[in-house]
Amino acid sequence: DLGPSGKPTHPLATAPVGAPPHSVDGFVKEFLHELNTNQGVPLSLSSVNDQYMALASTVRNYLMARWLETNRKVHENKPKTIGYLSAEYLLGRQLGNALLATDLSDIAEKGLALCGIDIATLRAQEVEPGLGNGGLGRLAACFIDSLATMDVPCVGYGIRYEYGIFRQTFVDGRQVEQPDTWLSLGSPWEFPHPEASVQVDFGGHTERYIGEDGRERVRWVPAWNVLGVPYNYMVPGYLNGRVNTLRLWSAQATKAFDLQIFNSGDYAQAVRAQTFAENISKVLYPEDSTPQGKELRLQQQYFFVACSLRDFIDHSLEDGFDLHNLPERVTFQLNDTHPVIAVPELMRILIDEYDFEWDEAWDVTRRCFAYTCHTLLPEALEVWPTDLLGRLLPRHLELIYQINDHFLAEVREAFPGDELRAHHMSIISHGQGVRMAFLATVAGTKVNGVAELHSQLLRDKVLPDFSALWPEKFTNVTNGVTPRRFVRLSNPKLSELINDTIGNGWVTDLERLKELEPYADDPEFRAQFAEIKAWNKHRIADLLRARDGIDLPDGHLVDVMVKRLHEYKRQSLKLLHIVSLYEQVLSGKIAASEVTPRTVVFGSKAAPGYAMAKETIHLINKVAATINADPILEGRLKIAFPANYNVTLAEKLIPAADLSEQISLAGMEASGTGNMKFALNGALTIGTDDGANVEIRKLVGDKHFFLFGMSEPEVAELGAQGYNPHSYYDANPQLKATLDLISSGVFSNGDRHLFDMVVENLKNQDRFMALADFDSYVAAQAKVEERYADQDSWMRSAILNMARTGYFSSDRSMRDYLQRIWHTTPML
Ligand code: F55
Repeated sequence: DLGPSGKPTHPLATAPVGAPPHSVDGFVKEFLHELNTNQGVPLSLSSVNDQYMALASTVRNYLMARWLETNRKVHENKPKTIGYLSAEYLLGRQLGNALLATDLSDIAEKGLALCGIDIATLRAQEVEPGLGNGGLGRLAACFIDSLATMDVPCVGYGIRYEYGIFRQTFVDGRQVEQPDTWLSLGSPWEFPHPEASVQVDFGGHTERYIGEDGRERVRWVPAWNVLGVPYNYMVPGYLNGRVNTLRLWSAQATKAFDLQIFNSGDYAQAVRAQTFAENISKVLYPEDSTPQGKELRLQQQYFFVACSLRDFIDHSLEDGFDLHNLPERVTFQLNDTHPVIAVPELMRILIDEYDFEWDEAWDVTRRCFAYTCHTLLPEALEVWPTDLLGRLLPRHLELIYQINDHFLAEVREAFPGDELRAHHMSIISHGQGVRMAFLATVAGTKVNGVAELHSQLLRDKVLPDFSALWPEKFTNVTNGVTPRRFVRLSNPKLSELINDTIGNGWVTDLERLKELEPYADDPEFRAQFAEIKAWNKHRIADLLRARDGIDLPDGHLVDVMVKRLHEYKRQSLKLLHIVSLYEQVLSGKIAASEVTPRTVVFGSKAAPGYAMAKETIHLINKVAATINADPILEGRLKIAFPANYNVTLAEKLIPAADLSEQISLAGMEASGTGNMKFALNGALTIGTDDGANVEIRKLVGDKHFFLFGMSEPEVAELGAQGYNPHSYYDANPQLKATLDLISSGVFSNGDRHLFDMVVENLKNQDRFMALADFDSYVAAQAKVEERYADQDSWMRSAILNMARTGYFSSDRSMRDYLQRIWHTTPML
């Protein structure tokens, strides 16, 4: 019996797989079954890991029927799909989200309790997949969650790094990196499909030959290749029956490759070759702002992009699609420039493999891609040296030159005689290499920034010539965060209060939090809200005590700065504020009793090669050790710096915050997304007019946001005048006393030079103008203290922050992408 695809069918083969029964008894049966058949142990002999694995596969089984059904519908209806191309996905733990998506949390908790198991212990067993650095990777994870929840067909494509972002430890206050062995106990969430592996070629040279039709053609003769093995992950929508797919590629040596060497008799060399191939997906590069121009990184980028395009195109062809219509089938969204090598790759496939003419191929390619930029820092823009690119991907370099020739012809036509402009806009910059952001801009149907201010600066400052040529290409989509993970799961008590007050529709329609606004004036509601904040503080205090031996005193203002460590984010400015408070108490300018009881929590990883960032971590830890131990402060000022800040810790920390620190130099933070998570969990923001802070402040209102610092135009002007940080040091006695205290040795056992790198940099370079904003920041912090003293008024503002920031749901971001960029509506 043959089905339409020529494959044998059986009536039962296409029948929907029934989900297991939704009852406590049914769940226990399934759980014990998984424990016995998957882990091979009885309950009495099972380890915590056995139990976690069995629980995960039990929950997974509930999702499986929906996954099969989603894939069946996609196969049948062939809807337009979003191919999200991202080198990073910072997913966080999966179990809680899967339980939420299947509505199994209560059943599982009760069922496990019947087996004598505390579900919290099993949750804690999960190692989060840290396959990203920070904001960009977490954004990708929020976006695929929203698309699944909104019933939009999407495949997320990326790399299955064997080692994700490093595990941070502190040794004598200094960051020491440990490998992240997230796979060592096995992952129950992945489905390897070695049979669907894809070959990826590298190196070699190109040849010209005459095809059967008499046209000149190009053949790439690669020197070596590897296999990409797909690992599928479920991306469940929230209670909607949809499960999309995240497909991460793992590199393996190809058979032909090692057979050749094995046959030559050099066994050791053959094994080394295998290692060489597998290195490609071995480790995530831990730089979050200064890309490493390393060959292995380019290999990673081409590797996952080549696998993903091959995969998508093969499936489209199987479905009977004509590649001329590919743009109706898919938009590939480029998450920053990391996957931009996909542009010449698609050109190569269409021209060299499917005989497209240049113009036809370019027309299809252009309409298939859209590009999101996540930065403004010049050093973050990827440029690949032409010799490196040509060595690794000779055919792609040729195609990039050709794309550039066609593009520059277009520029010359639009601006006749303006050779200087053509020179500025060239994708190939002489002396540097291939500017990937330019290539993405030329190829993309749309180019977007990630917050209003960022999109405007992208048009005006980073790509002004491009926006002059193609104004309609540029658009904004302000970032968002998923309310499932960052409110519903991370803040269960607050979720319950919201549910009791306005129902549970907000989880998929976050603007409905607006309905909470009137309750800001309800003393009863305020009291409940305050109680929940206190409960969240106790929860994180318990965790930090157990995890790090950190003491978080009761009744403190919890002031949180969590994000990657970078000079532009200005952790050093936060530190100057703390040291300034300490200095004032030490010198008797203020009494300890005048200091608002406050714990400042830092969470931050530094790129391993970023010396200034690592020194700043060292300094924070040393200041923390001194201040935390000094009785002069009467316990009113504490610094907590738990190591290894990650998504799991964020979920516990953010709901406990009173104050959210978003203090980047204006014009530097593209958007920020932590800022949104804090506001949604009822923290007030102290922040500059930067990134999405601008939009947060507009929505919550000036009275409920502590604005400080120069605006972006003021920053630009000060820069143009010539910024001299030393003049601020000289003119401001408190700033001078603060920096001098760091140099006095009180934080470094009398060593006056230990922190020279940080202090001298601030005094003499201060690229991100921390000293210029110091006064304004300290003044804003004084306002914070004043407001915090009036708890009623503070809680009112906190509630309004939550009620007015529903706009920052990633569901809304996805609607904006659908309307402005993908031009498709949600369909099954
Ligand atoms: C990672 C690798 C390289 Cl080579 C360069 C940058 C990164 C990276 O992680 N960037 C990043 O996280 N950018 C951030 O993206 C967020 C999401 O759009 C923004 O909110 C944030 O402002 C931006 O810094």
